[in-house]
Amino acid sequence: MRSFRLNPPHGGHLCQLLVDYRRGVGLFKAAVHYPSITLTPRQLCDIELLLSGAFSPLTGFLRRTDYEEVVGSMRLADGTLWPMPITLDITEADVRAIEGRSRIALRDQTGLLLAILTVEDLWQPDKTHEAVGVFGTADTDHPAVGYLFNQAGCYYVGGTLEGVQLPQHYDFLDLRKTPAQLRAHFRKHRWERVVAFQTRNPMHRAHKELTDRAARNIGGQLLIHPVVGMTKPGDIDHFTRVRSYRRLLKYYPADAATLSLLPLAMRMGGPREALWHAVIRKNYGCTHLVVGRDHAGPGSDAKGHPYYGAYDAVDLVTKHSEEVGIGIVPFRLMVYVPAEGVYRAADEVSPDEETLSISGTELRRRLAAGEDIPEWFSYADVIAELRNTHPPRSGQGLAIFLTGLSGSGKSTIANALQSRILEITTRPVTLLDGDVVRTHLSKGLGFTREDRSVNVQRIGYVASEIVKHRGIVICAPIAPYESDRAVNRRRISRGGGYVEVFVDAPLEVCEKRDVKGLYAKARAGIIKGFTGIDDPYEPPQNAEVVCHTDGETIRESTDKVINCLVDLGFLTAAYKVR
Ligand code: PPS
Repeated sequence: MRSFRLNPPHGGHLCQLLVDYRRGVGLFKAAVHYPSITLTPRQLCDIELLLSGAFSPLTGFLRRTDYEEVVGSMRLADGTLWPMPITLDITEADVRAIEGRSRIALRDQTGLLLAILTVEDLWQPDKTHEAVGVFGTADTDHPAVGYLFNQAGCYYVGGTLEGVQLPQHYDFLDLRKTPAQLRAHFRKHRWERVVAFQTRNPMHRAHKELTDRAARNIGGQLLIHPVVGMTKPGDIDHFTRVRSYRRLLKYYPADAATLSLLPLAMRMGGPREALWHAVIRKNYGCTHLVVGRDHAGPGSDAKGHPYYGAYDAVDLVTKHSEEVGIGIVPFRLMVYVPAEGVYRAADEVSPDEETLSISGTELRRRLAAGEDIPEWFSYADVIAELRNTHPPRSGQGLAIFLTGLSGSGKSTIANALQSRILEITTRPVTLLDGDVVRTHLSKGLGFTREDRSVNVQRIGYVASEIVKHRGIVICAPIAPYESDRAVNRRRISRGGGYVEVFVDAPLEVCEKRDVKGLYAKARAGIIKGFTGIDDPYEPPQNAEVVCHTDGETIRESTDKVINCLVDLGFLTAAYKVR
């Protein structure tokens, strides 16, 4: 393994782009006359790392020549290695607003001035060329490619930045060290050789063992440097992770490890991203980085083919490690050997020895089921942190979303379900019935396609908040469109459970019931755009439960839902109806 001391940083020096106080006041006053751009969450992460010097030698968002070189050859126009295009994407409306202006104020969502950009280039990128060049694919299932095509604006504006202030944070302030602060920390503690550990996941005993070894191997200390900017959708939130890293830190010997947070927006760009991580860690003053199998990989495409080879990242960083000035420590898969009660590297264990490990998927399953997680796998206080925000299914929030034609029996089942859940659990239950919602939350909305979408998605939004707060909500609108139901399913599932119930009664049956006399009016043309008559209803294709109210009793329909909740773990097995 090659070793590196704290050489001059990558690019010669740290490009700290924050101006001094006097200049900052001047810029603040001048900015009133400049057009403003409000930065997106990803751009906020990028600008923070630009201003703090973590992206040295960059002095701003890439100009066109630099961008083209980076996409094509991983280098800036002057030949410096830089693997990831850091661009400021803007919309056509932004382009009109900044037309002919040489300076732009960059602000956060609250209007806070962060920096002034001196415009040097404005162009329309070839996104396919960028996607293929940087990520090796134009497949929008790749998170960064999806972002590029579906979220990023169609123009890039490049130029130098003068930073007024870093983006505001209010959490874990003691752990958000800039490159200059971390370097000072290393100098103060005489840490000459520091290996960084990059992670977007909770860390357990295997990670502890692996990072201990990494630090021992280089004869130095460890920087736990988790990403807290943007990671892969579905990852555990950074609040939970950071609390759990703090717990873990206590298990390292004194003065052997430190924790600092990296506000990076990951692209999940595999090999290029790994190299980018190495450059960034070099800027933070590290001499080594742990790089592993499939580092920063986005997983596989829709056909199950991985986007990158398992060792592409290791190979690329190894190839350039000398040029970057950072050593690489291979990530070794650690397994528990129960006979000895210790962790060993998987490649050191003979095939006939019994080994244990728990995958991330299995860990999530055990958390959701409230099952035991053994001490050999993780520390009890680390697991307790995860359990605090990841309760078992029976303690999670839940939305039961009934959909069906008018008169299909949604409200009746919804009411019956509410009573049954209140009978068997002590949890509060909110009912958002279609008709009732239209008297307050959606008052004033009609029945056009747009109004129905707004109505159904409003219900979904409120339900998602209830679920996030671990409540139970039963929704019962017609919700005729699959696209709205899909939006709700995604939104609600982020914070807990979503169970869709298709209340399926044939139109003739609903029409015959005609409790409110609305079908008769619709047939007579008095009501226009009535669902099922002259407005569509798209039957759900993936509902968790289907109730046929023309052939089963209300009790049978609610039993079906209750049993589904038991099967999915939202209610304990004792409530199963046989
Ligand atoms: S939607 O499509 O989900 O926004 O509809 P929803 O909010 O559930 O409202 C449906 C209730 O409004 C009454 N109503 C109509 N329904 C469908 N189409 C038209 N044009 C219409 N006009 C009024 C009807 O009573 C529905 O109540 P339910 O309980 O479904 O019978």
